[in-house]
Amino acid sequence: MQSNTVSVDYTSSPPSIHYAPSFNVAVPFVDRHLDEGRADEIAIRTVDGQVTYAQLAERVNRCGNVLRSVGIAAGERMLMIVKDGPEFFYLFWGAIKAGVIPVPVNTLLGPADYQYMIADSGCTLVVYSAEYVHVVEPALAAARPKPTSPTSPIALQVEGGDATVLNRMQSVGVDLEPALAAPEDDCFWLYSSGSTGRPKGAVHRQRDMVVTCVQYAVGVLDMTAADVCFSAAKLFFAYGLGNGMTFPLWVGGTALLTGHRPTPDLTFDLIEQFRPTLYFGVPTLYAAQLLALEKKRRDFSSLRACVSAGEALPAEVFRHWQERTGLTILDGIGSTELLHIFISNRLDDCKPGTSGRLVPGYEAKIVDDSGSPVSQTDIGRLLIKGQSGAACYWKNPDKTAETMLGEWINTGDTYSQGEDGYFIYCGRADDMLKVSGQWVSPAEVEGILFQHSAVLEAAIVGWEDDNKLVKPKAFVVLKEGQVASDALATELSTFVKKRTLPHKYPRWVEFVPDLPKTATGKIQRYRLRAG
Ligand code: 3UK
Repeated sequence: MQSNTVSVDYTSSPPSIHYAPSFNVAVPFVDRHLDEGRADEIAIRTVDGQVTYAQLAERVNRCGNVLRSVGIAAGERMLMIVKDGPEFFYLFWGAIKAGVIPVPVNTLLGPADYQYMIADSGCTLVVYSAEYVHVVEPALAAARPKPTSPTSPIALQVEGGDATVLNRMQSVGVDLEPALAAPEDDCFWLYSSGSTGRPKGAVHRQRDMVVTCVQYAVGVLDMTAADVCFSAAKLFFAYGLGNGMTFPLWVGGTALLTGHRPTPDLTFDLIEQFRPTLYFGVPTLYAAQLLALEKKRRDFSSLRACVSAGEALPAEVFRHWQERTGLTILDGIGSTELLHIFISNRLDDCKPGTSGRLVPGYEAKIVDDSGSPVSQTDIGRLLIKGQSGAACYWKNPDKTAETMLGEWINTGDTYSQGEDGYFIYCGRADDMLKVSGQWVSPAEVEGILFQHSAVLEAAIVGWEDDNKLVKPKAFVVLKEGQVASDALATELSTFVKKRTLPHKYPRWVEFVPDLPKTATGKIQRYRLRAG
């Protein structure tokens, strides 16, 4: 087995990466460490125990053999509804090494979402953690065979039973010949949501994870094998996938994982107990953690830096965190389409309230509506060019054409660039909101509000809370005969909260006699935002 199929020259800027014409990216991420003498080093830590690099490599092979033994062929998709833990690593890398395409998805979704993703991806296998069985089973039952996909996918529970993935791993071989691919071949997908339509599968290539590790994890964060990474963002997000898995594996470091929801207290307990060197959070969680720190002091002495992404980090949150903990939070912007962060602050070059400067290896262009570059310091749409960009959205030529403009990717964000080169976030170009680092489509929440018997019309816009973090606010027109009251406002918030993911409910409800509209009847959300 050749483990030196990817070589990097870090002395040039940006670092230059050379790939063998035919390779498998699981080899440099996993098997390489055995050749480099890290067999007994710790790859993964959890409250339940640890996994060495030797154990990881063996279990990845076994897992790949399980996928082959159940009849999944190279190039087929495996939908992963799997919580953070070592099994996520076995499945993701086992699939890639066997030539199967893993598609990790948000574990908090409902049956209808999974039913859609099963059909859209045409996956032949669904793997899921035991705790999601009650959501996955109805989705599988509803995903009946169609003329285009005459068979239903196989479903395998990861743990907690007889015919599970973990169980089957005991009775297959420990060797797995890697399926060979070219650097540009499809490797894994991540679903990404937009303001209209269903989530789209962003198709990432073999090389994309390597690029983000070389350019950002090593290039910006200076990561080495001594680093222990703890990501509050889960592995199924592109942000968490890098922070919590590909970055530590690339440098031969350690990933600290938890399958639980990252509350302020849980994150502090884990930081004190396992002493990570890097912590990755989102602005909303940093704000909640600051509140918790007012009650109790915590030990952050193991950390050398903190990272924030997903939504803009307010300068106030940056400063309060620095005062309380002595630590710098490096804000950076990334996206599912580009896989990870492409503009970032650095420890030796940080300007609070900005997204920082370009990560070497990426190029940026700020353009007006006609696609021409704006003059320096003007606001426009941010386009990014880089080697980690998704090839396309799966079977979605229209959305692909809107977003992937030749070598450039349209981020959907508006930005300006100061004379000093720092990029300043100026909001989305569409109506989408980022709340707690996760998407909210106004149209989805408005659709839920319409289902309430008192609501005639509703519009959702982003509104800043006391921490300058954006949360959904609802403007509601009531049906005739309905009376506005605080009780009704609370009822409408709760109504939404019960029907979708918790970050999406409106934190404020304002009753209005009508909504501002265009001549064609489209809600003018920007006028509501202006107040
Ligand atoms: C917004 C930010 C201001 C922005 C992500 C780090 O968030 C990630 O990916 P998504 O596909 O969303 C992308 C969109 O989120 N955004 C992200 N970070 C920032 N806005 N400041 C920021 N620092 O609208 C962007 O287009 O969910 C983040 C790494 C990998 C990622 N996928």
